[in-house]
Amino acid sequence: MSAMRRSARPPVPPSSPLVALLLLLAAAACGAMLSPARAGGAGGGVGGGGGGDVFPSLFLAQQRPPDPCYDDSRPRRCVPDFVNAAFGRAVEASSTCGARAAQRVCDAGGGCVLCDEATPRRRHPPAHLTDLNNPSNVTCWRSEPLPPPRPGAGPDNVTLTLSLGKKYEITYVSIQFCPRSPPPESLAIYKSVDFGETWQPFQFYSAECRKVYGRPNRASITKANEQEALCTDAHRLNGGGGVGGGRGGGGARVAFSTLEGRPSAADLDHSPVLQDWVTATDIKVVFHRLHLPPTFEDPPTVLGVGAGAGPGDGEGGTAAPALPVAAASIAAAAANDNGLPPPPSVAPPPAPAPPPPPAATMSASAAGAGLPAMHYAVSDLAVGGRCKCNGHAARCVAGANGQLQCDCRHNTAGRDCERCRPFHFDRPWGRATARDAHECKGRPPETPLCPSVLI
Ligand SMILES: [Ca+2]
Repeated sequence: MSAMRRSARPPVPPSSPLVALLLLLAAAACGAMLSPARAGGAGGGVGGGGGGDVFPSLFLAQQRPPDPCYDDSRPRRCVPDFVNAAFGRAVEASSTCGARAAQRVCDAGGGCVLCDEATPRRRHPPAHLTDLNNPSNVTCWRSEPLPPPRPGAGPDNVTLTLSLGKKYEITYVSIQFCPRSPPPESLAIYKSVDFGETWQPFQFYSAECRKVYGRPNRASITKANEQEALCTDAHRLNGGGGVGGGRGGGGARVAFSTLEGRPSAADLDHSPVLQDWVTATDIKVVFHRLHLPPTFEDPPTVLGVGAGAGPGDGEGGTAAPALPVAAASIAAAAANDNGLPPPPSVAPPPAPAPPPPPAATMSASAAGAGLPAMHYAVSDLAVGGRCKCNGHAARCVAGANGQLQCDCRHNTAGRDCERCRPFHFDRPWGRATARDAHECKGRPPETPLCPSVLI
């Protein structure tokens, strides 16, 4: 009897299911105030975790693979895998062949293709830009037919816009053209770090950098201008300047390497300028002109259009000043940096596809001057990089609202692990480096219900 009385009071046999349940509930209540990082939970990011991560951590800790963000219990820098951030993502194209009605377009070799959204094998939608890039089954996005090059013609301004859904640190942007489709005469790559609200130039390619973009060809990069978009004509030369112009296995490829030639590239850890430079949430590619007009030696007023001009605009000279194509948008971006209201021309021209001139829409022979109905054709748009987590997460996961976010460690929080968790402000937040993981430190308030206290 006395033994039974004693058994009704503490200490309670650890094997009692009721007590074990009570302890677990207490652990959950206490654990909600502990660091998920320390508990091994997966909810370190904004909106993540809570007490729900404690149960797996209690029972599955020994079954978890090693956490790349910790060396035993010591924090260390960790980064998500390198990926093609564009793969499978939707691309918005300002012009797509056959989207509204059957259209015929031709390549430089004279071969022609009939596009028709209503016929599966004749579709050439933007989804073909980011599908599996299989050399034995090349799929292409194709623009609508372009007006034939001629003196006084404005830029073509066909735009591809890709949202990555989150900040990434971009290593390269690659554009592979379809077989027999040469790279355009002029194209620009822009990036946004605020989900498309504003844009800044990333790289220009042109056979006439000065005339089209107002920039010198192949300018040198120093520490003073590391965060500046450059212009090069290398895309017109086979295999030059990091631009693949070869045709082996497919069309030509333009590949922009974000850090190539930039002096601080080898020390990215300690270069906030370059860390910002490689960061993007969205990428925009603007094909400004497929061909040089036959008499391009004419004054560049033919390209003197505002950045808001769409395809077919710029017919002859307009009242706009004779700025190069991108100069207006660059100037506008600079004005925005100064705190002025962003003018509409901050963004590269979105260029919604207006009805093209009748002469250019119907057939190869109808394009005028005996020229085929040329167009832009791209088989693959790839963006190589890592989900940006500032060295505090080894992966990105879908969080609340399905948004991609870092799975933060080191007591950090935020979609990019860009701040310390509450109660962990004993040292300032910092980006993790190879030498210092910059773990946020602190201690949440103790709770009297912790199992360690009860036991
Ligand atoms: Ca493809």
